Amino acid sequence: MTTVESATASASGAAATDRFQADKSPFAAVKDVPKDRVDTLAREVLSAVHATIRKHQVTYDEYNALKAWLIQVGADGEWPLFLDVFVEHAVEEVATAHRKGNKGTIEGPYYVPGAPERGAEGSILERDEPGIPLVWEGVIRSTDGTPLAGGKVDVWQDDDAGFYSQFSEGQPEWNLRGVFTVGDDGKFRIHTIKPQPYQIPHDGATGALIEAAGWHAWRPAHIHVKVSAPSHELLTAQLYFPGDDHNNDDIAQAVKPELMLDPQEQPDGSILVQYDITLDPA
Ligand code: MBD
Ligand code: FE
Repeated sequence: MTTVESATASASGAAATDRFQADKSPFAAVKDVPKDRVDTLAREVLSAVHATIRKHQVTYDEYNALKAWLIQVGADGEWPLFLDVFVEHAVEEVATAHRKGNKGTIEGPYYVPGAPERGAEGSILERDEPGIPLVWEGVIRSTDGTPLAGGKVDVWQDDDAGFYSQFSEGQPEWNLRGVFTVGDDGKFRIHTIKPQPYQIPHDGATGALIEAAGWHAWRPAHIHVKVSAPSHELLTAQLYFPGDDHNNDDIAQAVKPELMLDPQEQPDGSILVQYDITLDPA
């Protein structure tokens, strides 16, 4: 951990909120969800809250602590962080249960569309980057085994100090982000560094909850990826490393055995991972 960087909850929270409002909220408004769905879902969530209050004899002090905390989540811009850490995994499970191809997992709050194109092989390092060099090679295929020409692998990850570019100070804008486009053989080769275990920002409201509940804020090291190809379903996934301290207690509950890499240490100390991607026809 040699880089000097920082990521306060309010700075990364504000950036994540801006990102969501630019990319996703224009395409999803509560008024566009069918009335009977809103009625059912809102009613059941509220009933679950009422049941918890009765079961545990919740006091006015506790109710006011909740109110103050909810206000603070918004003030810190942490709704994207909180929801992606504690809720998204269940949505992802429901959305992808039908798939025969690759398992996916949550996107999280730090994807930025429009990363630089890096060919079928290239590096996502935009500076002299501390860390263990890592090469990920793989093939994008359809469920019938055909390589998917024109497929894209859009990757993002944290640096050796555990920070994401554009959500912390001090990294080049597109550091550790990039889009790889494959040819007829479906092959890509990504040059990067091994990511670090990631502690979600914990000086804001999400951190206050984690602290108050006696939880921890860690996610295991991971490489995020979105893989797409013509006429196929978009896959959003993360890849993990065996032996990480937090593979079994990820705060975001986003680890799946199918997403575990098999890193091969090379004579020069670098790491090679081979991991192919299979996409479902749309
Ligand atoms: C991350 O890097 C992440 O992957 C998730 C899911 C939540 C917060 C930060
Ligand atoms: Fe992440």
